[in-house]
Amino acid sequence: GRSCCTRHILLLWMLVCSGTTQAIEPISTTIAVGMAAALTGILARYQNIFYYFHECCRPEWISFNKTGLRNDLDTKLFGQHIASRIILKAVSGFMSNENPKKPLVLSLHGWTGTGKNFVSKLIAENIYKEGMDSSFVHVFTSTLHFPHQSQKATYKSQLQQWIKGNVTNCERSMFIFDEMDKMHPGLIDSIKPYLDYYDKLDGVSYRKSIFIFLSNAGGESIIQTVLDFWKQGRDREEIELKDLETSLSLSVFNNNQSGFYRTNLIDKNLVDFFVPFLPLEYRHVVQCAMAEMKARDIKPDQDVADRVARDLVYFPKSERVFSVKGCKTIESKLDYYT
Ligand SMILES: *[C@@H]1O[C@H](CO)[C@@H](O)[C@H](O)[C@H]1NC(C)=O
Ligand SMILES: *[C@@H]1O[C@H](CO)[C@@H](O)[C@H](O)[C@H]1NC(C)=O
Ligand SMILES: CC(=O)N[C@H]1CO[C@H](CO)[C@@H](O)[C@@H]1O
Repeated sequence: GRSCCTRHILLLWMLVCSGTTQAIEPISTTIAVGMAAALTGILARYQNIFYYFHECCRPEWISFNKTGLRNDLDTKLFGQHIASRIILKAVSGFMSNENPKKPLVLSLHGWTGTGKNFVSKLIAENIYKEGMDSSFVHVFTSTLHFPHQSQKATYKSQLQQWIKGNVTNCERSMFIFDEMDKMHPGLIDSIKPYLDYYDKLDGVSYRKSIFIFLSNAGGESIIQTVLDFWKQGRDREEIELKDLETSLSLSVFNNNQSGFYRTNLIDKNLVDFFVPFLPLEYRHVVQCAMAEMKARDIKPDQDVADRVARDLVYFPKSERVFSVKGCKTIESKLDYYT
């Protein structure tokens, strides 16, 4: 029958996607052995085809392309010299380490539309063949997955189970937590053990996973720093991480509206990198528009890009330096102008 067939396929999947040996346990060993024997012949013949069509937790599907990531950061991300540098270094270092001591934990901060989601996507695309569609990439959005304050206890255990289950399936899993500033303070502490320097927890090792937190928290302090540079007539490329890092982690930690509020993740130094995303200026919006036209196979037109950029709102009111929505609305604006 249908369910029997489904079970065969499931077993086949488990055997072929080896490395997930624990997954076999629920099935009686005798059956598994018998079926394995019967399937060996088939497998030997079709293994490669199977890998090819079915995403597995294997190097055929998961391998880091450093050139690809560097290329993408250089040509598709604009105005983020600090973020670009940290991300490349952090991800390359982590992925080339066969035996990391803890999972990679990145916290991306900045105003809306500055590229935090976009960078997460670039990282996923250069590690997983299926990119964001990979079954090993998991996105949690606070307002969607954890909307009710009253259910915090349920969310806590659910989140732990999900992550444990997902990492059991594949140790090279990636977790993206969007809208961290809307997460109930305390919830994120439930996953703290997974981010720490443990060899294994209940037989599961989390050391090869990647956790990425996205939030607007700290955005104001970043903007203030960039604006100060601008007012002094200094090049924004002169801004260094150290100009931002301290005020950033402090303002995130002490903001009682933030999912990071007084979290152990920060005072225990479990976040490896705080990555600031700078507010975008007119010229960056133009670059975004040009890149978007290129991505759509339209001939990039400077004139159109200028019109799109002029149409956006800039702040602060008096100087009008930074785009309020960054590059966020470029896509829909382009539809209008082309
Ligand atoms: C890595 O990325 C580069 C640049 O995008 C691409 O040309 C190359 O084919 C990729 N390598 C692999 C193994 O996918
Ligand atoms: C958050 O902090 C602000 C200023 O420090 C304070 O006025 C407010 O009452 C606090 N809110 C909560 C929920 O603690
Ligand atoms: C096996 C397991 O627990 N998988 C979970 C992985 O995470 C997603 C949420 O992104 C859950 O829906 C799955 O149940």
